[in-house]
Amino acid sequence: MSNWWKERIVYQIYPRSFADTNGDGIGDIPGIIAHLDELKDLGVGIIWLSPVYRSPGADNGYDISDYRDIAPEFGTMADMDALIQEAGKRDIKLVMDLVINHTSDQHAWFQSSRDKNSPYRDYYIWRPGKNGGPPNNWTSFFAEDCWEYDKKSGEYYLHLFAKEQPDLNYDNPQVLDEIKGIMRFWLHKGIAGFRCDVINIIYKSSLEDGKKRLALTGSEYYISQPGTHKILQELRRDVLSQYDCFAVGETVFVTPQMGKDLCDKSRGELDMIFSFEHMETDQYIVKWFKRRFHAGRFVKTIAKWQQALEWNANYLENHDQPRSVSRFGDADKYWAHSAKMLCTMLMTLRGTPYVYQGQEIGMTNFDYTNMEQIQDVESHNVNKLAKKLHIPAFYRWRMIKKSSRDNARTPMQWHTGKNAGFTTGKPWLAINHNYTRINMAAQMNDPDSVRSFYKTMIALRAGNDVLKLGSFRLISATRRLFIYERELDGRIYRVILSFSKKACKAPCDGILLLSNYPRDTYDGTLSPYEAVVVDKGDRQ
Ligand code: ISL
Ligand code: CA
Repeated sequence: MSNWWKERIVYQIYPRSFADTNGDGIGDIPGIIAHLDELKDLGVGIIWLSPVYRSPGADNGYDISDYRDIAPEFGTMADMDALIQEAGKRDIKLVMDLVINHTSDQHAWFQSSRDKNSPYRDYYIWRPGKNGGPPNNWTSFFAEDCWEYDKKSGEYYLHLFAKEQPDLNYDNPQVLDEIKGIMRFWLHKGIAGFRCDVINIIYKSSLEDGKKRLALTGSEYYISQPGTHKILQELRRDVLSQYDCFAVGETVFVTPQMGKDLCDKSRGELDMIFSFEHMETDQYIVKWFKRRFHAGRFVKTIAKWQQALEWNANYLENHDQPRSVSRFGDADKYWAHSAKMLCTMLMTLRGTPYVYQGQEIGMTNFDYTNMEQIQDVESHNVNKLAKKLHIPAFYRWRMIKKSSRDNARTPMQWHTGKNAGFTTGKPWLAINHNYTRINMAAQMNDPDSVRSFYKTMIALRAGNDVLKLGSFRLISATRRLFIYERELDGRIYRVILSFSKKACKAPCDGILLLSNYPRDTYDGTLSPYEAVVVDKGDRQ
């Protein structure tokens, strides 16, 4: 089987915010089908679909109540089948989100497990309390306790995310059998793989008290444990290896060594992983404490992962992260240039590039002014916790405005019409007012737009083995410049990226392949946020 997932680029769709076709203000599957031609035109080869399964929506679909059904707000199973088919007609493969660390508390398994005598009791992690409190001192990802007391059972259940997301118990082999069944169900339908949600934390090797930490007390007992590796190997052997598909893992708090182990071919676990270290370079310990963006720290980290792993899942945005142009570029004066520079980086690093919806038109962070405009459960939990700690309202809002996941979740900006063309109804989350300036329609036919640049870069990568398969060599990573080379069979390309608002010098001989400024040759001086790729020819 060929490694087609190394050759194609992935486009992530967050269905709720993509395109609404029935006026309920929520994006849906028919909305995705309606835009497949635009994605094809962009050069997309794989779609990663954030969850569309049946879900009460406590965490926008990352709380699944039925893995074999579609949430009615997104459509029907017939719509889903049509999407797989329509995408297939355009040679676009579909990857589903596999959320198996937890289910929704509304899942039939969990509802039944609340009864101590139920055969499903052991599907989850139930424990009696200790000294009048929860079973241990762990804390959750979403700024809450991670044990919830259930009156009906008289015991607590573990939830590393929201309390509506109880963790599954992987000490019970039946749970893994269920997961295998779910994976086969979707692979049979013709999907091409999975993006595995928080996959490196699914196995908990102990439930004892953890070392006290500012965030995630207890995490030493669940991050990348041997039990998780065993599960992944079993899923590969029994399911994934039977299909022409791939698996990308979302892996939190991974080190390069853990990443290597998870992607080690001889162990056969995952094909690639999303790591987070580069996304953490503009924060202190947790994302709510932002520090100033420092390009040197950022690109050094990217280079470190390029060097450590044979193949990376490269990304600058997803549905959990603020928008890249607002965060790593300049959303004002150099909006288009910096968005194109970031695109150049994404498309010229070694690995599979992931583009998040809206990134290709340079969508920016939201322009909200208060908490009422926010929907995300994580933001609301953090606000509550910070309030308890007597952090003043203006400071809480400052934290949340910068880091809220809703920054990336504002609806797609399709055109200058009502609601940016996202819906004819009331959008579930407010649209950014800048849609009259930043939208798909305006950029589709403008050869100089951010989207046109994405299209050019995607096409360039698709037809170029040096960019797809060449090795990565770091030349320099500073607060102004990121310079690296890609080499295949002696052919060398040098990529020079400026993160500076000033002109910078970086001499290099060779033929200019492209720039995000209009120029025919490269004279060694970069304009603000300029990106150039120089073909240095064959190694002598
Ligand atoms: O969100 C993060 C950083 O901003 C990370 O802590 C991490 O990516 C995240 O909490 C794990 O994310 C995944 O699982 C969650 C879900 O809410 C996210 O949307 C999903 O991407 C629970 O399923
Ligand atoms: Ca809808």
